[in-house]
Amino acid sequence: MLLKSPKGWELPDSAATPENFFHDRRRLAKLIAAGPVLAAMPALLASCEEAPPRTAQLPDPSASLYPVKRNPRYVIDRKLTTEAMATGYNNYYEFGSSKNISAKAQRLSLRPWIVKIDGLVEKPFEIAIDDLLAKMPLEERVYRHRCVEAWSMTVPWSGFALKSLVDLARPLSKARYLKMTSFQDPETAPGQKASWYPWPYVEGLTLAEATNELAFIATGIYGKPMPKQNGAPLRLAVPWKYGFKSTKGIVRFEFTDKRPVSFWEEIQAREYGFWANVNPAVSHPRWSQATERVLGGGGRVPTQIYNGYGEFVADLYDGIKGENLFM
Ligand SMILES: Nc1nc2c(c(=O)[nH]1)N[C@H]1C(S)=C(S)[C@@H](COP(=O)(O)O)O[C@H]1N2
Ligand SMILES: [Mo]
Repeated sequence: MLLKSPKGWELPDSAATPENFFHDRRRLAKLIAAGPVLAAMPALLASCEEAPPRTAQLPDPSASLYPVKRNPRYVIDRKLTTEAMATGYNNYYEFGSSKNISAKAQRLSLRPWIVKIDGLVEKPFEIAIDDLLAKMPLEERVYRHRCVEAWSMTVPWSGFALKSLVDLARPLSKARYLKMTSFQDPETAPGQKASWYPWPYVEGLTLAEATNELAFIATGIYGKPMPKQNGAPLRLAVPWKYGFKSTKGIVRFEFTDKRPVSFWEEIQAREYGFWANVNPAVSHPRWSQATERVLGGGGRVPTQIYNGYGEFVADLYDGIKGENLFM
């Protein structure tokens, strides 16, 4: 299977970063030679090679929840991406900067997984993932997924409307944004040893976006629990935005009145902004967004404004001035 993309598409995200993990490991080698941090090294090196710890291999207790009923409202005129492709070609920098991180991601342990809901809410609380899943109305939605790197897939997500979680959280009227934070555990996720990245991965939406009917928290894919490499146990799916907004491995939902600075925005705001709505007419500073490569041999097709979801979301942006809504 041809997973290697042409040079121009070769991970623009990583091109925005000063180094890569290869360099990181070379630097480690130097550090080891230097001696002073020897104590930290065995675990660090082991994290790159070893089999997942036993806790990471337990069967997923949410397996019996799936498959869930497909919501027919979200129709797609494209073929589904194969499961093998969608679960084998991933962006998840916590586990490395290549697309081939699925084996490394198996180290992640999904239980216990405690989700914190706090900030500007009536009463902050924590909830265990299985209790949260029991409270949320699960359904399946087929969405397009468009990475800022100009590849795309079509995926059947299972999960729940983000609005259901917002309702559960009962935000105060002064809450304007929802900030989502991913797990942080460098022992499990070797990418997080790369200190030039602003870990943990953070993303944000306005509350209007978060309560738009399309905003979805995916907990499964292809009628099964979410694989670790795709962002288990909770990952966002906001299909009208570039894929980097759809953060994985979420542990915290924080309601705030300040616009969150997201992970990629912090690294390179000129290239990865807060809004990041898909628009074929607005190029990335280093490549065109006019077309996209459909993964799995679908060729190149024209990209659509809001990734084809304008009827649901375009009015969210009426009256917003002086902002780059498409970067
Ligand atoms: N925590 C976290 N979430 C993340 C990323 C990441 O590196 N870390 N990558 C993003 C990017 S760039 C994309 S395109 C999608 C990829 O999702 P997929 O691997 O399920 O296709 O996840 C997004 N969510
Ligand atoms: Mo992406």
